[in-house]
Amino acid sequence: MSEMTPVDAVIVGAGFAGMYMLHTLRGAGLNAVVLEAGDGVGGTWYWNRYPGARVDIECHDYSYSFSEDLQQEWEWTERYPAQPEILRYLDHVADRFDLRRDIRLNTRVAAAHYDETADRWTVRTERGDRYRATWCVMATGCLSSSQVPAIDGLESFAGDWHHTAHWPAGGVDFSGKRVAVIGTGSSGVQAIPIIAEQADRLTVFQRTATFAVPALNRELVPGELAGIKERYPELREHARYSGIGLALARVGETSALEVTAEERRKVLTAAWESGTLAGLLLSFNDVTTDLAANDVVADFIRDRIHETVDDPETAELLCPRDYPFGTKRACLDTGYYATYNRENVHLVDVRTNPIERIGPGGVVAGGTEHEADVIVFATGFDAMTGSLTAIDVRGRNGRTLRDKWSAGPITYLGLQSAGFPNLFLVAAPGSPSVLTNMVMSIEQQVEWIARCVGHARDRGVATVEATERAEQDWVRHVNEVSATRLYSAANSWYLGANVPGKPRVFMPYAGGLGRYRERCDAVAAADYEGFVLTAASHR
Ligand code: NA7
Repeated sequence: MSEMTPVDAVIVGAGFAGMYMLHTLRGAGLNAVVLEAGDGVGGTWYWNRYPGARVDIECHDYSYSFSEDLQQEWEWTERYPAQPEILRYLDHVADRFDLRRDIRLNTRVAAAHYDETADRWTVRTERGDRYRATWCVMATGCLSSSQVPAIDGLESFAGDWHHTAHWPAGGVDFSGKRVAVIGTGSSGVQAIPIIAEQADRLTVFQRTATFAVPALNRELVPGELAGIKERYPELREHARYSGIGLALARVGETSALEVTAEERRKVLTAAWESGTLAGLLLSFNDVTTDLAANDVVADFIRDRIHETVDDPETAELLCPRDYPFGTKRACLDTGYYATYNRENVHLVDVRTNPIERIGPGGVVAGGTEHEADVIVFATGFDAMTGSLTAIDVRGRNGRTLRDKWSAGPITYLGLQSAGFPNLFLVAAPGSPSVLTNMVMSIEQQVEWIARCVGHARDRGVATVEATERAEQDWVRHVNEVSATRLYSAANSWYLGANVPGKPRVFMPYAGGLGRYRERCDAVAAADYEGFVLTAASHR
């Protein structure tokens, strides 16, 4: 058996969360190591290299705020940077803060077991290396466990196939090829226009139509963000206490149902032309809570789809009609709807023409074979829980996290699960994470965890563990808050609906980042209410 490497903390994952966790734990005087499956840092932004991959939150928000020097010195080149630029930024962060010496690449974690007799975690990698740590932080990402649907015959396919989240580093040349894309979420919506330009023929298989808002992405002229950078202290502070963690977004003051048709149109047109996801979501104060108000926005988008797409039947197929706007992750559109006006692009609705199988020559749906040389699965992820349950995590009495979460994830504040002392989670179920600007949410949680661990060290505390009572109350609260929104009206990955057999539980906390931050701070101020802190000398 290999030797154990003793450390204060093991952090799993070197994306936005894991890298900042390393930086903050070091700052608190801990010796920490990051274990990362990829052969580079970046997490989500390391893996998702499909054509068109880019962030859909503006760069001045989708960036770390913890270092004034970093946010002043880094120059973004586009309003919505593409994957390579975000990866360059994260590489820069790794160098700038000297993180690499404590990051082990090509190191996938297989298991994390808690040893109750010693109050230590043993973290084992797939290679068999073992680390022994007081603290373990899972910074494993919300969208890391990709899903390729179990379609009969995939192994017989004569061409190449790729999942958007495992894209070949050298790219894929679609020229002269017949391509099938399955899936029309954010990844599909971003990749489809680019593949359509290169491919000979593109067939898109759509199960659920998507709401997409124009990105209006563009290059930034040097110095364009100077005004924002000057106001960063004030803007970031606003973002930290806002609902979705954005500096400039403001919730509309009126109901969509209280204004005249003319006023509605004015507000919605301005939101549409803002080229942001938040614009329409926040255009009126009841878009996320009132079905009739939501429908006003949804109708506005459907009208734009019909204006853009020439063929009325295709346009109608592309119109989401069966769930409210914003209850599945909306997308930013760079030529997505317009792509369906191309001669070489064909849309197949798999609700009326279900995919039956994949044969050597292509995808068979509704009795028709759609010939393909390449299949692209833009079919998403076992979101939020998949990367955690993929690891053999065992807490007290050898109980696995998988078992504990078999009917749905249970956490206190999304930060811990009872029975797993000193194991912290970042952007997990029960946290605002995917409903907010991820970077800002990650910073909030990472800073809270580092403070908690620092506090434990200063006070001679050996273990920090959520109580069952606290997590039950929190899960109830998370459910109550989501019930006040329209989320349950959609089959989304927010509630696990995209993974066959996954329990349907609305996972993220919908109460907003600001409220969540205040709650976490209040818990810490009340001597970590809801957690049991056990002194080191308890034995
Ligand atoms: P998403 O948003 O989960 O999209 C996956 C898409 O694939 C979605 O349209 C799914 O339809 C479709 N899908 C999944 N399985 C199938 C099968 N079996 N047959 C046909 N279609 C299928 O993942 P993305 O990678 O696009 O985006 C993930 C997040 O990244 C996104 O939300 C942003 O936060 C950034 P469905 O809607 O489930 O009916």
